[in-house]
Amino acid sequence: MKTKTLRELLDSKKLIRVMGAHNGLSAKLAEQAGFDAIWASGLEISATHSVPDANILTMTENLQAAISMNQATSIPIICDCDSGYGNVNNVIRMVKEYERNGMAGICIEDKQFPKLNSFVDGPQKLTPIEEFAGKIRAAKDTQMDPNFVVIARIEALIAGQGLQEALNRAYAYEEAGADAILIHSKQKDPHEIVAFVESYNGSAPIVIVPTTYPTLDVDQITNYGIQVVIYANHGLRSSIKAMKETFDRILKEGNTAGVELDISTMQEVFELQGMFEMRRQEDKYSSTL
Ligand code: SPV
Ligand code: MG
Repeated sequence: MKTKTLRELLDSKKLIRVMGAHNGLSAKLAEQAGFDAIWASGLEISATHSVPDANILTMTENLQAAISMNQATSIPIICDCDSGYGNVNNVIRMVKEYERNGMAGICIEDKQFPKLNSFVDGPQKLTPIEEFAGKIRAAKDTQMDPNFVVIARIEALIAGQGLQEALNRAYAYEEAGADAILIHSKQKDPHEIVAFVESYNGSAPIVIVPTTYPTLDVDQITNYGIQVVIYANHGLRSSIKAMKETFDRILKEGNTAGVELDISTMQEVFELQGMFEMRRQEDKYSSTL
């Protein structure tokens, strides 16, 4: 069970390295690279539908993408569930659906619905602490498998509310039963995150998403006692750049001979999509009459 794998990773106290993905293929590539788990990223899934990361897609659309990731991999999928798609009633149904479909865990953030991506300029409206703690309690009471992981994401620093507000929220969410606390920051260096981890006296594992402070490396992260690092969008961003370059070159060069040298081979595509495995199965089970 992937829930058990994720729970054991958390209990091991070792650093868990998580890669963002948006579909089965990107999740499989992350697994093959050696990541411990997949982040079914709301930003990535939205972007691949070419819509903003602002609760434009429904829960069902996000879940469908996560199901593709789950089916393509053998490592746990941690699902970015924004602010839970509404109030506690929505959170309850959401947990049932995500758990029933084999997800290892979910993460919900303490922003109002509809949420807005944390790095976009604009109002970042927080949910009152008690209301969000209720969502965490509802999620924990709803899950059937004790190993299913519920991560509470704090957006207080993103909303400019400061360290004390972030700490108050961390203690409230831990008390409500959160299995881990994701503390998010959009600063260009990790000072806010460092201040948080140095002040936090709770015992929930800490999760970070170092998108805007990319120089923080795994040794530093480990030394700060942070247990989970999510590289949330690097697969998406690398694929956009690669596709743009290839498309531009084909128009400019007038044929595809040049780009052939720089793109994946058809054999690699076949391998990734399980074509050779399918043919082996076909040979094994087809009639020889
Ligand atoms: C995501 O990957 O969708 C996240 C991380 O939630 S962030 O884009 O930093 O909000
Ligand atoms: Mg998100």
